[in-house]
Amino acid sequence: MAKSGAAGAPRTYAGEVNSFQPLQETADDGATSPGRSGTDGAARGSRRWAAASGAVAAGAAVVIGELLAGLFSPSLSPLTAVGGAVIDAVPPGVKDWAISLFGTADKAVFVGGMLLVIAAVGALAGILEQRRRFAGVAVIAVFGLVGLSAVLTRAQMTLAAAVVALAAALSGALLLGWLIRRLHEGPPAGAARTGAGTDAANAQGPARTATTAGRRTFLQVLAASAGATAVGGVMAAVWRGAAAGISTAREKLQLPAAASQAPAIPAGAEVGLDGMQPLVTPNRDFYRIDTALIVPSLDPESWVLRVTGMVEQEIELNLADLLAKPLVERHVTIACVSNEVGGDLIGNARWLGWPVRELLALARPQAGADMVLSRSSDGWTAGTPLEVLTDQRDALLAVGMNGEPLPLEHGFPVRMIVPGLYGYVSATKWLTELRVTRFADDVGYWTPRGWSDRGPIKTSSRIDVPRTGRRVGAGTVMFGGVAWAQHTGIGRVELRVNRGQWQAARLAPGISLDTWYQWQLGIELTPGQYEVQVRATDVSGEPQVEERRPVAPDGATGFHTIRVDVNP
Ligand SMILES: Nc1nc2c(c(=O)[nH]1)N[C@H]1C(S)=C(S)[C@@H](COP(=O)(O)O)O[C@H]1N2
Ligand SMILES: [Mo]
Repeated sequence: MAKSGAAGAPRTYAGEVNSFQPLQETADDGATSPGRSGTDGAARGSRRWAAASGAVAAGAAVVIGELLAGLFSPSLSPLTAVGGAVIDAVPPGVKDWAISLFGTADKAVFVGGMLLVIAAVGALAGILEQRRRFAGVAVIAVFGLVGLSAVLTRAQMTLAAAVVALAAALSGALLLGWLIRRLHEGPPAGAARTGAGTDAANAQGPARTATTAGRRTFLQVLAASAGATAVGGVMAAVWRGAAAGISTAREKLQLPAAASQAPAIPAGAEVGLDGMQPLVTPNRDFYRIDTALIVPSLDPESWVLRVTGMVEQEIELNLADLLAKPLVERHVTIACVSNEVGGDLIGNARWLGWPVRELLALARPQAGADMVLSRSSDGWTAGTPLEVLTDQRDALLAVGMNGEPLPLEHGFPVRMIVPGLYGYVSATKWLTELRVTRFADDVGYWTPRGWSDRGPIKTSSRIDVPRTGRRVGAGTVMFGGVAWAQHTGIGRVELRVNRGQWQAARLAPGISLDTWYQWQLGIELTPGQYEVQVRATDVSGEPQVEERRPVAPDGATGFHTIRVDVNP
């Protein structure tokens, strides 16, 4: 759409405001005099629309932030973070007073109040944007920064946190800028003749058509974004409510002590090199991979696991039943098949759970069965070889992760953890069913999508220190990293510089065969640029595959290779 004839004139907009005042029909065609002053009533009416635009844009920003937080993680909600910061800043006396006044509704009242303040600030931003371009957008940007800093100080610093707050503020700002510009636009004479209008509008003349069409677009977009904001807001509220309820249930859940504790971490298992990742990955840093658009909220009270299919005895197990079993606690390193060589889609945690084989023993699989199709509450499935779930390895129906109930993102209340298999064929989160079946009859979610039906983890290794491309001082350069061959164990790790001789690294003791091992090696390097590679060999003497292959269909191979610049 063309800019109005007032382009370049001081941005007072009175004339255009008059011709674009959607509440009341103007008597003239509005096209002829961009500089003509509008009536007070028209200006007021237009200001109302600017305020409405601002309130809708601010609301849209909040709702987008909440929906994105719902997608990534509830802890990224800017609204919750800002609200929490406000509550922390309020003196205790005021808090007590609010609680006594509103009782258990205090939180709803508080959030309602926040939304009112946000709508008011948004309305102000709309009016400012109408007076001066980008003034209101700047208000929304400040808004985004407040949300971002609240999230960053309260949740952990993650890329997702920044993405949520920035995307929310950006969409709000864009919407506001767009709406106010439509509101400003005078009837574009050029567009008028091509603009599509109704017959009735056309009958009133071309300029008239443009005014009406522009006004209609403004109103349509305003109404559509208000509607979408309302619908999105209700969805976000429902998800938040569900997630909040389940988070509370999770916090209240008492995990029993393990009947069989995790083996102690051997001395020296953790190489104390700066820049190495911890041997046991904290829950908040644990990689997350799943197809769930919204983190499923499963009520632990009503959760049941069904064992179905080719079994002599179908079984239903609730959480109380499961927690009453003799649980074991084990460190297991799980990895994603999509982990590139040198990638970080791998993590090591201490899992508490009941061995899957004990449950299958009660169900008694029938002859001919060779697969267990595990299913999550949202319909995702993984096909795991039956033999892996019935041999002596610690394949678990896991309820605990590093001493606490599973985080919602990692499968609360129950998931599978199977040493030695990639997550896509084993690590079903939000677990609800184990169907004993055959590979010939059933497939897991990823198999028809280009991934192998079997997914044993490939022996691999990674250099974490120094980071690739890092400048280091000449002399002894310390290298460090991890190597893994779950359920087989690592035998040795070697490094080579510029494709020379392999040199044995000092391999730290592993926690168990099912976890990664750390290693380190100091290498004398004179100034210059080097290529350094790592190679792991499992305990049976099988080295990791050198040939570079992509992650599909069954996991990447190749040596992790870094570049090191040694300073003179
Ligand atoms: N319900 C469900 N479980 C799932 C997935 C999924 O998409 N849905 N993805 C799997 C994949 S591919 C991996 S690598 C692991 C990752 O587990 P994490 O997110 O706890 O690290 O979960 C597995 N379990
Ligand atoms: Mo994965």
